[in-house]
Amino acid sequence: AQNPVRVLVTGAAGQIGYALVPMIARGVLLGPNQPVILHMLDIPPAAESLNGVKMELVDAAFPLLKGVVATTDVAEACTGVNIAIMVGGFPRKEGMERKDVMSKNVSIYKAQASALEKHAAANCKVLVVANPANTNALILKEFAPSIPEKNISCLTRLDHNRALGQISERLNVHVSEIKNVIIWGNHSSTQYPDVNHATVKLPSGEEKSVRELVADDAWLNGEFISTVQQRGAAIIKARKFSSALSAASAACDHIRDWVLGTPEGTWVSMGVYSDGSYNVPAGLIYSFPVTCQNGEWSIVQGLSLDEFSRKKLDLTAEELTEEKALAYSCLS
Ligand code: NAX
Repeated sequence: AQNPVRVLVTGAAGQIGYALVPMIARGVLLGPNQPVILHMLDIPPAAESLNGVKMELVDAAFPLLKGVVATTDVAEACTGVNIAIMVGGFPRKEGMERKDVMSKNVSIYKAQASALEKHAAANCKVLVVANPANTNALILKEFAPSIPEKNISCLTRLDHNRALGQISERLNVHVSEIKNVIIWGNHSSTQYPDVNHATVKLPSGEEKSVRELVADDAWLNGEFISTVQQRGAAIIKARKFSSALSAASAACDHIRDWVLGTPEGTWVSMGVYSDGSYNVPAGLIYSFPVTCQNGEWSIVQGLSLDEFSRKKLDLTAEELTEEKALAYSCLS
């Protein structure tokens, strides 16, 4: 039998955590043959609730789940983990300034970076989900210098999947027949959902471009983009809580594709450390189209960008540059 993989989920007593841990224990993250040991971290006020989640995991009798560590001790939570999914963070509350929220998260991600660096398994892969996701991931990278930058990412797969979902509804084709949408930039309302390279596989087997099939540039350049950008707010309005099952599912998609690889000819969106590709400033965590092979992502190169897209890529990069400056100002 395969050795179990240790998977850390921080903020595990929260809503995304509650949706995510059973997916991991069922093999959605790493496949149906890979045993896992779950490490769950939360803060002391949530300790009792975290223990309740642990009880439910026991009660669910998952065949693949070989152990559960539920703790409020960061070092214990990080010890030996191969994959870290960082969902815990400080939410923005009514009346709080952006700088105050940033400051709280910077200190959380700085501390957790050090704990991962000291205690995680070599080559641990890190996914940051908690907002501001790109900038939290950047802080984590800065304060865990011994973790290779290739191993630190943030979640924009939910936005990617939302874009696929919108195209699927519009064209009345199944979501699995659509591929190669792109989310560029920040996991925020400045993100740019780009369909210019996306295709649909028709029943005949032929691949056609989404732009050609939709045949409505006004919709693609307007309502489609704003719907994807604002989808999180629409879910809150409808559910009174923010996206949780879709966020958990997207986190599994992100890690699964990263570890097991993307299908030939298909790319996905991941927030990764910019190397200056597409003239995105180096040193930001920015969402790019990536393919994955042998546990490593690489940015898809050579895609054409029209003027409309260029502006959108720059706008979201500017926001990330500002967030980075704000995060650094919280450090001093
Ligand atoms: P919840 O408030 O339900 O859960 C967060 C949990 O984190 C709580 O149990 C809290 O006690 C815990 N926590 C707080 N500080 C912690 C710390 N220092 N260490 C460990 N745990 C800590 O939020 P939930 O709805 O689960 O969302 C979690 C995060 O995901 C939020 O930051 C949210 O903004 C972000 N999201 C990111 C998405 C993405 O696509 N990147 C989409 C969904 C979601 O909005």
